[in-house]
Amino acid sequence: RRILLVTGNRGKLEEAREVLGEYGVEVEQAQAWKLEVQSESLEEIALQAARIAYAQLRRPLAVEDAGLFINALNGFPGPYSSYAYKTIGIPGVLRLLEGAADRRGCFRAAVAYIAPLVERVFTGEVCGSIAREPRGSQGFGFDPIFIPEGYTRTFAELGPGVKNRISHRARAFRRLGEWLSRRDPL
Ligand code: ITT
Ligand code: NA
Repeated sequence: RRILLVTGNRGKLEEAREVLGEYGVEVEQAQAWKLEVQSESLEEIALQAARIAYAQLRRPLAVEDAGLFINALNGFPGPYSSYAYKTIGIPGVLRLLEGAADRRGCFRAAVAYIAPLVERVFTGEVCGSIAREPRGSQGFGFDPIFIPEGYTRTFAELGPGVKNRISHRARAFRRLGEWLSRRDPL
């Protein structure tokens, strides 16, 4: 079995590949004209983007939208994480948290899957805290400042072995993998 993942993010692609591989699902990267609707809901953003991609590609596909929701910032950057990363970046986020007593936050992901006569959205979450300075060199995006609950090191220090067991993305794609294998057993 094979699905397309419409994304420009290599790190996301590799993590999705690793997780769906456990279910015998191959993931191919697809480029499609990608509209990002303005919404506070990751599910809504992923689903709308998947519908538009499906209209162009007409093959079973997934679109994932993810973000980092920080408590002290009322959930910012959340659905705007990609934009925040490119603009204020990690230093900007750390600056916003200067003096904050509560450094907790969660990564969330929504994976929208579309195939003939099917539309499904699967979600995943991992909570933890925001480090005081960036540490580690693995992963991507905000990984150098995210410390998952139960650990002292960041995702960028822990690496893909740990991240792919517990991350928001791993959880969402695992739900998709489970659903695909129930629906269409090998
Ligand atoms: P596509 O839309 O092309 O898939 P993107 O990078 O724009 O790629 P998102 O809109 O889902 O993807 O962006 C979410 C941003 O949140 C992403 O660019 C990272 O900065 C951050 N992010 C999401 N998941 C992350 C993770 O697992 N580790 C670190 N940062 C993450
Ligand atoms: Na997005």
